[in-house]
Amino acid sequence: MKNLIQAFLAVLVVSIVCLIAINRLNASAGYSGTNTLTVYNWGDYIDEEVIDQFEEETGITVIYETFDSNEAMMTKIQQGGTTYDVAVPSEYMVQKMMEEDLLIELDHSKLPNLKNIDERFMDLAFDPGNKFSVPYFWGTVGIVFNTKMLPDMNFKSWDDLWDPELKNDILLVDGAREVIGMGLNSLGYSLNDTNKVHLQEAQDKLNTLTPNIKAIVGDENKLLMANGEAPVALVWSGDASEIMFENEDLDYSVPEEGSNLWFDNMVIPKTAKNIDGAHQFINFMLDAEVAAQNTEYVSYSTPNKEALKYMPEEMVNDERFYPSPELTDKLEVYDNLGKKNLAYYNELFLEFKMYRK
Ligand code: SPD
Repeated sequence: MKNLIQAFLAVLVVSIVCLIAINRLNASAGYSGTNTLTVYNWGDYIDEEVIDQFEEETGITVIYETFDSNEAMMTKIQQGGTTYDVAVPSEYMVQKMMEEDLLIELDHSKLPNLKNIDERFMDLAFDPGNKFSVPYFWGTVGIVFNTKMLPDMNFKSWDDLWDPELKNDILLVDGAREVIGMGLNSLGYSLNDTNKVHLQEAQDKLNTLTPNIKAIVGDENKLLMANGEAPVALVWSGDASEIMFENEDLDYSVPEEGSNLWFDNMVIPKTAKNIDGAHQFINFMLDAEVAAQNTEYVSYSTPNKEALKYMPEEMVNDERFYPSPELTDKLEVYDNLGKKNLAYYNELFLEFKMYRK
């Protein structure tokens, strides 16, 4: 009898070890099953404690990967090597992914927390009826600047960036649409302009900004600005909001000529392996208290109106990061310009980066 129990225990231990090993192997290969969920998000865009809470609540292990541009995310999903269950593209990329049949239609009956999202952020033009996407964060593109280092500047105009006083001072976000868009806006053109003459003019104007550019960077911009190592940067609003809590000399401006209003969204790619888990994750992130905790950590603007009730007033009432509809109505949302035009934007941006060297 003793031998039988020992043999049984040995088989049990070996089986558990094998199960753990298989789970780990699957996880590292990016294969989700019912017990794992692969989430693909922007860098610095979630409170990891929230992921832990989701894992505890559901027993699902999250494999979390990050990207730094919509284009990089799209390429990885199209290549199909890793299968992602949830991804977080911006609006124009949601539209492109829908057109290329890369997304699963969401089952709203599994997303009861969708009721927490402010109507203002639902049913937007890029995804009528939110058939394929659910809002995650939103914001603007603007200029964060150090009021002590640059006491005479207010950056009400994009052209302020061309001030010769700003030699080697400016950090630019590493995004083709943001940088080419800034060139277009500064010339009075639309952020969705596809006229090649206008785009060339924008690139020519950006080339003249070269002496003032310190670096074109990703999330490092926050550290450099927070530490006072650079006095001005072109950023997504949420990055400004985060570092303004760390350095009270910083301010944020959206230039008057116009700028971009953007929306990042949770979607389920067609290649997802754990569709039920993906809905559970999206619904969890839409919970008011979870969204509030995540927003306080990430500092970007939440579209979750119920979450606002759990957040500090100074955050929610800051018009720079929660601008009114009257203000946002004046801003432009990126359109999906189509493969050729998007490739042209990327080409111009690459050439501009090369021009600096
Ligand atoms: N570090 C998180 C960055 C998220 C930025 N998303 C904004 C995209 C606007 N097109």
